[in-house]
Amino acid sequence: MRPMKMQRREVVGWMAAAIAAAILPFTIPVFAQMQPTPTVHIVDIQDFAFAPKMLKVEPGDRITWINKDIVPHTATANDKSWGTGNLKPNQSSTITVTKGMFDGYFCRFHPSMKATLAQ
Ligand SMILES: [Cu+2]
Repeated sequence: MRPMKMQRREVVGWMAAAIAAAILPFTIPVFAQMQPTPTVHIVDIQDFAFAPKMLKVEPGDRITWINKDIVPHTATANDKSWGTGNLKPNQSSTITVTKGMFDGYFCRFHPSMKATLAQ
């Protein structure tokens, strides 16, 4: 009796392994989809101002600055550690937020244009 039971267990074990092997390729993409997708924030540059002027973000979030004016602007960190570069009218630039970005920023062409990234 015992050897039979062992054999049956072995068969069940192999079947479980075979089923796992068959399902695994389909479960991996599901786990990949469970990764949190980064939040995308939009900052409009319009009428010589950043909107919103104060944006709450988390590291890993993405920020897209869109220049809706008819003159070029930039979004440049106060300490110049990051920046969008020159954004012509209707141009946009996207930057992924890092820990060092929680500070003020401004426009290189119009230093009175100021805004802040906060956590
Ligand atoms: Cu500007």
